[in-house]
Amino acid sequence: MSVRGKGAKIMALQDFERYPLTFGPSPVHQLPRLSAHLGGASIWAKREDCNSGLAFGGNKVRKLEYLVPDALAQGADTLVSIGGYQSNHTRQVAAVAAHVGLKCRLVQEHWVDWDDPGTDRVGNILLSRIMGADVRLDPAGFDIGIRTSWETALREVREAGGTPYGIPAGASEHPLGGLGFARWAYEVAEQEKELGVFFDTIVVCTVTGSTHAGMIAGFHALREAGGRPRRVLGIDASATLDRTREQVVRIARHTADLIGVDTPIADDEVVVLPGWAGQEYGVPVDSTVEAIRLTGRLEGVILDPVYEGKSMAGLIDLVSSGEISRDSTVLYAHLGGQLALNAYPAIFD
Ligand code: 1AC
Repeated sequence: MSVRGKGAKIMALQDFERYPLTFGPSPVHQLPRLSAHLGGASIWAKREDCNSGLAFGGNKVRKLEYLVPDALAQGADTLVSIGGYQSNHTRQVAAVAAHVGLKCRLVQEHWVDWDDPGTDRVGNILLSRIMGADVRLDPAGFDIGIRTSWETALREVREAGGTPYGIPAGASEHPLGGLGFARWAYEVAEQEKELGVFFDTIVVCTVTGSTHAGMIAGFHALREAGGRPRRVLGIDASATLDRTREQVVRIARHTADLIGVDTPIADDEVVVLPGWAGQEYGVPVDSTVEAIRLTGRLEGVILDPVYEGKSMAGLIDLVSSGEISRDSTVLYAHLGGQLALNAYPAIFD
């Protein structure tokens, strides 16, 4: 893709160094029984939950493909990141650190008021410990922005003689955090050619924003290059809608600028839909649990109570209400949150 650059330099996505951490393009497949159950649309899934051999993969591995070269170029010896106790992101940072031979320091905040036993011991956090990360619990609550606990961790690594490389929550506030999913958009376009299909609607869960924002930037670039228009529907799972939307807009515009698109991202390209997050991040509501059960029962596909259960609940309602039309071809982005299920056994008792 040919694009205008920053300043005098012509930049395109392929000009950014990428450290491959995935198996290759993530699988895309139909969800025929779910589609039939809803009476259309034609629903497909793109599976970031099986995109890599690193600790079960997930959406953050794609983002880290662009951060690792930067970390190595800076001579970092420790990746420092942050999330909730059951953060998928921190588990993927721990896996990538182990894979490339770096240390890993993780701040795990008490983002979710959920009292199933083991929430600070099972699932994602267990794997991070197994992979050798220095995991520190912190009582602070949910917040998608830059955290003082994380800044403290960076300082402590420095004071101990290390060279930290900071990765904010979800890699979202990192300057390169949107590139992985800009590339995802290009990958979708290639897979569409192979499959002879066009996804007019993409459905994706959004919280810290860079997965969704990267897609918006990537699809915008494709459209500039002559591609067909499509909708990217972000389903809010943060329950702090305005902050998430602001973050998505900002990261989408920044990423678009990085990959050198010519035209601005319009306000209406950023769609963050409320309605399925419930009152609090990380706490499932009835529609979340129903979506997890339905997708499991009809497709054998496992979703989680924090992200995919909520975005699938959105997809189901939007198709059922006709807001996504029955003749649409929908691509559901499965971001790979299932390991958190281990911390929520009570919802399926
Ligand atoms: C919130 C970034 C987020 C995680 O897994 O920690 N998705």
